[in-house]
Amino acid sequence: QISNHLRRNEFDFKAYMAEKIAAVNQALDVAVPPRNPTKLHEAMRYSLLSGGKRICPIVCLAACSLVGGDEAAAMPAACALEMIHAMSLIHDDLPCMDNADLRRGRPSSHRAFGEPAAVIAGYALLMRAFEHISMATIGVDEGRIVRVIGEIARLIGAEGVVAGQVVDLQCGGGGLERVEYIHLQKTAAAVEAAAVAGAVLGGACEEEIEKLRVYARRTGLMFQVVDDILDVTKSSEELGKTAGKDSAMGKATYPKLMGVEKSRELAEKLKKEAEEQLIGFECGRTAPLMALLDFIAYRDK
Ligand code: GRG
Repeated sequence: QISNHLRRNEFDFKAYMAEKIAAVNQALDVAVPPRNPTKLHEAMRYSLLSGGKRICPIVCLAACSLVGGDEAAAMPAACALEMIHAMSLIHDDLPCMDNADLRRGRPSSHRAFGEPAAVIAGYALLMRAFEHISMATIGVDEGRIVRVIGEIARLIGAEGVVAGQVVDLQCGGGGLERVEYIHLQKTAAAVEAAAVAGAVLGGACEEEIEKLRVYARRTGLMFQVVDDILDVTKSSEELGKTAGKDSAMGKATYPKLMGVEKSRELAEKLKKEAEEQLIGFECGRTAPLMALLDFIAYRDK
């Protein structure tokens, strides 16, 4: 554990992340090229290539490497996860859902292209995601590719992200249980899909897949606890207000339900539980997923 700790401190996560983001962006640019119909592809690319932290692709690539796989084998799945993420953000911003005018500091898709084009660009991205995994994944046993497609479809569908969105759209603040359910489904399930896909494509055994599944669920939930904390602390610092966007929208958040201090403790607990899942993997390979936890836990936006 000491050598693990040293490696972690020596590991340059900023450089790692910049390198992975550049590789993912380049692969996405190729996977969704400008084509006819022009407006459709423009709308797909507008949301796909507009920045973003690329957390799911990084988890997918890092999980693949952690189990000794060739990262290239996981790149199509990593891109597919970002296509699905872009799609879910486009649809989440629609007037019938969150009705958001801005996304990543630019007009949201329906604001830039109109509502019908945004809905359709979302569907096209979702379809391209699965097409891309099946057509572009090279050097992996076909059974593993089919498993990855099934795992991702299940985790973003009515047992995962879609379920979380439906419950989130229902009125009512709700208690901790409801908030945890929403975050586990909406966010943790997507991170889980990324970790499982990377592990399966990298040739992991079942025990490794399950450990990475738990790592991802804790990480995804921790991401949202920190998001809720930032929603409060950022808005009070920057805007002189006491509640941020989510809180102001009447949504139940962790700080509202348990206070900022207890929320921080919960984030630390989830981070520790995620870290524990990495014990037993080859020491020299755990640094990226360890450092990702620090990045998510101590980020300021
Ligand atoms: C996926 C089939 C399917 C349908 C979509 C609209 C919808 C159903 C779901 C909404 C899902 C949603 C918006 C989840 C929140 C995910 C989340 C944590 C968003 C913020 O992600 P960041 O901070 O964003 O990683 P960047 O901009 O960095 O990419």
